[in-house]
Amino acid sequence: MNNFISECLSLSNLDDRRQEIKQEMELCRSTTLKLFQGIDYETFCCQAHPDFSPVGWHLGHIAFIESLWLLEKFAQLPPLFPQYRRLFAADGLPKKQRGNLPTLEETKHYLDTVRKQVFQYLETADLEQQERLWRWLIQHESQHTETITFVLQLQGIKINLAERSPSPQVIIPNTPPTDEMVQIPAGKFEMGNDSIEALDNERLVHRVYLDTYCIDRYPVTCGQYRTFIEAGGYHNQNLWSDSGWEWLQKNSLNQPRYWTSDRNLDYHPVCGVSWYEAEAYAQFAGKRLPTEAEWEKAVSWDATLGCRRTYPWGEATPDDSLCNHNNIVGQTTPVNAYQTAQSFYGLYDTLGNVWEWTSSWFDGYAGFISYPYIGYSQVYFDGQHRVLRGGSWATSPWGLRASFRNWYHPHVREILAGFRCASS
Ligand code: AVJ
Ligand code: FE
Repeated sequence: MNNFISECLSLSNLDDRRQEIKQEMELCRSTTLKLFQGIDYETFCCQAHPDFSPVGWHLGHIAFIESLWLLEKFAQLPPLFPQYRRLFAADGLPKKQRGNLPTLEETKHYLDTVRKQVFQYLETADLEQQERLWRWLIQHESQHTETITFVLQLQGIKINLAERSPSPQVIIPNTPPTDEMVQIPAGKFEMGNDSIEALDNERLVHRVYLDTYCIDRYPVTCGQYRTFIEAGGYHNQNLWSDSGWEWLQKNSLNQPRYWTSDRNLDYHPVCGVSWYEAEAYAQFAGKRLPTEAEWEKAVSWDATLGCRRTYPWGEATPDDSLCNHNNIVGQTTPVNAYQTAQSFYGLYDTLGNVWEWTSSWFDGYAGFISYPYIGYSQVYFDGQHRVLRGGSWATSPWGLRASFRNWYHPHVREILAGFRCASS
């Protein structure tokens, strides 16, 4: 091909990518803003839980980060709304001092003003150099959008972005999910992700050998978890680790954060458990939590082709026929509802519905390089955070993939998390 033609092709390809990024940013933003429909100022500013900032803070922070990275650092424009810097920077004020916020209308004006300049900049920005950052920003917003959902959930506000509820695509099978396990044969697989949207903590792709192990076909259901509660699981010290028991005594709990005794939810995954509760249930069941490598192999590895899949079902982007995500349903669904989304090894319900705790501490893979700043992942490689996989019913499509890693302190139970078990 001559140079002139190849240059034209790569330019038009760049323009397509600009267009695609713009559309994704708009789509992501429309989901974010839908969550604020009908939210009053008190709810906007309320700190529902000491571990989480008010929803209004998250909204302003989204604008701040977009402005900081694209307008200040890349476009080298002077800061917009410098009076918001201290309030909306992640290292500005402690969480409990983030309640004195501009109104929703003022915050939207901040978002819109930043967005106008960002799209103007996008027209000529050096995407060849910057695409990774633009893709990171979409994921940054969508992760805060998910946190906004967590906080609204804590405030008792129902979210459901589907026209009808439950989503018409969800077919509820009559056969109950079981506690059956799938055996994964010993061998190597490829862990991680090196595509343009992969976050720093997903890189580098590396080969991992695992011995034969078994992993639950389904996440642990409310029905199964009830047997643990009824057997006195919350009162039996033998089932708990020392730190788990200590945590339990301090908080005197006897059921998950989002527990209801409604038997109609028996096939739904248990939701709102801390890592300690997951660990105690696994002990009760004579099992253990999977490592994140075990989770990822069972979800992403295609042993016939010897290759990684981006999603358990292959490469098709997530939609509401494949998994419960993006606030479409606005609550959990039965763990066997999405029959066509099984992984190569036959695991169900791995993406969406509830996050799944793993036994692994959050850490960098070999060759880890921070991006875009060490505060994104690296400061959490502190032996205090456990890895969660798979995403929840509130995770956007940009955070749903087999290699995606989330992390929280083991005591956190406000995040729509459940788990599945493994054994050796
Ligand atoms: C990966 C969800 C734990 O919310 O603290 C957002 C994501 N990092 N802004 C968080 C994040 C910086 C992070 N989690
Ligand atoms: Fe952030």
